[in-house]
Amino acid sequence: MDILYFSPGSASFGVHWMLLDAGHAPELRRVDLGAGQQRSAEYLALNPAGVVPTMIVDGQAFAESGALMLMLADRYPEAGFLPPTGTAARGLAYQWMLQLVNALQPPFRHWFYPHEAAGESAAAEAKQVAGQRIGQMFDRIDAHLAAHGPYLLGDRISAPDFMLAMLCRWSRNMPKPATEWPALKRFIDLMRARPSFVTTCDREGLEEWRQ
Ligand SMILES: N[C@@H](CCC(=O)N[C@@H](CS)C(=O)NCC(=O)O)C(=O)O
Repeated sequence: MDILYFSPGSASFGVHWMLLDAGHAPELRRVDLGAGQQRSAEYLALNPAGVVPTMIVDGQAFAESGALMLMLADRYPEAGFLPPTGTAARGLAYQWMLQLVNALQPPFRHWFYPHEAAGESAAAEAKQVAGQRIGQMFDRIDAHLAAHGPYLLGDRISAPDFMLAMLCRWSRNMPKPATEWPALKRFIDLMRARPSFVTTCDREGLEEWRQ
């Protein structure tokens, strides 16, 4: 059984969710981010970046939520998380995963950790810019989903959809959450309707954003 080091609702959420969706519940080990457990020597030995998630497979530690999601698609092909190797659709799945990880996840990091960009004195400005970048990405993704949805690859779900839904969830307390973009809202409702989403929330003790 895989072991997942997690913190409720954090970047580990999508990995946990995909595992459950594929029918492979991991053993969960909670990392108390507030208490700084991610910076303990024991945890840094598993994940030198000091962040969650970390997934242990056959005794080996793996990190980076987007990479873990792609890895799960490889490990559980029967779940159909990626189109067949070598197809254009698979290329688009990689494109979306990397775009989400490179262009949408970082501004969320700056929204939640605004001092990291340029220190405490510039935290308010950093947060404002991060909010704008997130809104611009939601504009672009909403237009794509409106034209080509309901999922990122059209009518089939794939790994980057789990990443997108996780990131949308992070916006729930922002001035303009993802649910205010119509095509994103339709996508989010489809993703939240999956029984695996409810189970993930139950296992992580999350009440917000269930519908
Ligand atoms: N790119 C990494 C980002 C991981 C990340 O930033 N995780 C946050 C929680 S969402 C974390 O562990 N924060 C604790 C810290 O930075 O001290 C991934 O997707 O795995």
